[in-house]
Amino acid sequence: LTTSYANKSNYDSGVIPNKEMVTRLNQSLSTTNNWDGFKFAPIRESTVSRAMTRRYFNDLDKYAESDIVIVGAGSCGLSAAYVLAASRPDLKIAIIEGGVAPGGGAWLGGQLFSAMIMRKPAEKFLEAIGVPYDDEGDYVVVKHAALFTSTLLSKVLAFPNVKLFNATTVEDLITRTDPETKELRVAGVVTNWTLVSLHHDDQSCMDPNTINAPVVLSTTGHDGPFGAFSVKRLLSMGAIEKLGGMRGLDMQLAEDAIVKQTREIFPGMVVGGMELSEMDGANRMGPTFGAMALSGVKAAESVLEIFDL
Ligand code: AHZ
Repeated sequence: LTTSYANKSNYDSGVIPNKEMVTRLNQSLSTTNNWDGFKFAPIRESTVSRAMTRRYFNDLDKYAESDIVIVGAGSCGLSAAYVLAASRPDLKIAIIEGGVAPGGGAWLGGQLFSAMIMRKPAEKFLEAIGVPYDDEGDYVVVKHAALFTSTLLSKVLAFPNVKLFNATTVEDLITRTDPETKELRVAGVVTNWTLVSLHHDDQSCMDPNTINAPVVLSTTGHDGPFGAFSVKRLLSMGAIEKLGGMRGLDMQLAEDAIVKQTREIFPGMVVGGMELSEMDGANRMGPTFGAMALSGVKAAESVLEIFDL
């Protein structure tokens, strides 16, 4: 069943690295069978410290005014980031992820199993990002969910107009009332280190930081310790009347519904992925991931529509 992954074209295209690539690496390190004289270039500790912190603080400064903030780096948020960053290199995109490890629920296929299932036509997204799969007819299989997530993540992080702030939680939304229309809009996010967010009950006076942005894309997943953050906040501030509450599992219904319902749910805020199931009362789909990738593609489109208004 898994032979199609190792087909000739995956070797030819470099998706599966070949022996010549490793030989070139060894030659460039001049280490082939000779590690005795090995030495790294010199370093001083403060150089390392400055190299990290200067870049981080420059990024905090640069992205304090972002064009798009994506909340949550799960499969939907990362898919949206890929499309947005590729189609609009002129826009500054900040991704805020509460966890240390971006990827959300997409490091495993389902339960603790490795393979990731995507129903067609989501294989088009895999082809776009260069993830090989086995074709099983109506669905495709990526041999390990981590292959999908790590490939997508590596592409997203390589875009010069994207900054991922991980271990950082969105604690609140910035809102603005338009003086003329009196319309309330989401206008950015309020952030804190996740480790700080987890300690508001036992420490005092730990105020947050902020990022202004005309559009926020929220993809914080279904309800849980952090999940469905933005729609729950819209409810608690009285900006929406009620949440639908995620329904039971029905793969067939759930995946179409999540993609179709991906939209701007509140002025300035697009929602994608499983957060929508809490908003609209959609079913969950469990271990199939096509809807997350394609909800991300549609969310990117909705975000860009707001920009092009
Ligand atoms: O850490 C969260 C995860 O990586 C992050 N997140 C949530 N709240 C946040 C906040 N600030 C910053 N306030 C926050 N980050 O959002 C990410 C959500 O990823 P996910 O994989 O849970 O959501 P998704 O909608 O991209 O994919 C969901 C996939 C499915 S379907 C399903 C089911 O039907 O049972 N279960 C999952 C996990």
